Amino acid sequence: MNYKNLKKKDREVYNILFKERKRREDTLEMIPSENHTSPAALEGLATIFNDKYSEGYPKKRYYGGNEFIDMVEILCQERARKLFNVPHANVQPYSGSPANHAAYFAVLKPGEKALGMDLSVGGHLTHGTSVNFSGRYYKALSYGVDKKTGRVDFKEMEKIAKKEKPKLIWASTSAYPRVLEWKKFRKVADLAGAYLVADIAHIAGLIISGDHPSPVPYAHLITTTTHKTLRGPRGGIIMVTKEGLKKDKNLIEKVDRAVFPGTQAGPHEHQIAGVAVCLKEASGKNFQKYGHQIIKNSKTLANSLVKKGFRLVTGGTDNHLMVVDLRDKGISGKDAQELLDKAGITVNKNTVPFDPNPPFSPSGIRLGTPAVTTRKMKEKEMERIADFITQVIKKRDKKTVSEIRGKVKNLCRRFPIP
Ligand code: DSN
Repeated sequence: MNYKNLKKKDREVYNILFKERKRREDTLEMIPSENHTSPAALEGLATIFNDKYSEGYPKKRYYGGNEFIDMVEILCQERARKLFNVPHANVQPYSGSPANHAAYFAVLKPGEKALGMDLSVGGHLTHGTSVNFSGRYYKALSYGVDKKTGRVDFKEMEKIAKKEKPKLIWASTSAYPRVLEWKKFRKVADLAGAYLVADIAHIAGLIISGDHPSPVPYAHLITTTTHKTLRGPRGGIIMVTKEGLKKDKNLIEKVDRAVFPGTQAGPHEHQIAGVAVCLKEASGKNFQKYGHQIIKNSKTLANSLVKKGFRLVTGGTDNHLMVVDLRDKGISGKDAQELLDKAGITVNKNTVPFDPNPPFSPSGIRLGTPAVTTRKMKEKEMERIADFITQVIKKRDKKTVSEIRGKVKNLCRRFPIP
């Protein structure tokens, strides 16, 4: 996109946009929930579909003039169903949090119990945090990870599930570096008679590429975002599986009514068009290679960091991300994030399990490889990045940070954003 109209009509926004573009070109994006969306998907997003109101669903809208909007939404639904192998996909959620909101709304009444992973050990805000709607309007229960291994504590989960009988259980994380064992989650859900909801926001792309097992045989509902490993425009999807229909034959209707009119009004059809493009891209052979490379890169980065003396939560990674525990390095996650930012490496501060420090200044950082893999970086580059991170965190002086900044820029120029 050349933005010639924007340049002419609004120089201020145009200038900020180009600053952001330059920042991205010259820095390594290592936040695991971010990626570089393809130009085709961005073109799908920046369309006149933006202008249309289409409350309702295809063929059942509250506004006229929706014949082409219907076509694009139906196409997106079909692609989502086929790609994830589910009987129903609602593509209207604005993002992951609204998709999760709809999951609650579909199967719980206010005040009923839901069990999710604690935010501080790798869960998500919408899985029952007290400051979020999920903790305020539902009775939120939480499970954690094992103190020794850092892995999901299924025994604790089972105990809570048996005692409290939550009606919904989340199998989902946003800072967990290991494979999610869907079968074990389902076993616990069955003990409580609960709906099992898999939030695959982080790993959706890896599921499609075959690099993470699919929750389809076990979960009743699946929610996801579309912009992390899936690499599309920002958006959300909520899906009903065959297992879901076996448990509750009205689940499709409940989900659709939960999205509209339950928790949202007019869908963002331009976003749906962009997501349709990304789903097409994700169904191609190249996307499988992309997923495989994300994992190779992640494991190489994790191993290199471990070799350089960093402690990783759970000792390593199976997926696209890792959490570095900095407690033995005498630096907070916040300071490490700021230093790395200066060196051109974008990460986010993150709590580690059983963190003695508060979330705004936690003891760890979270790193991931989806965006650098989109730039076609491979194992060799991951070893270099591990070296950059090590030097910045160990030396922490201005000279080192500026030297690494230069090296990061050179590396980025060799691997332009597609
Ligand atoms: N904010 C996302 C993440 O960074 O994981 C989750 O919503």
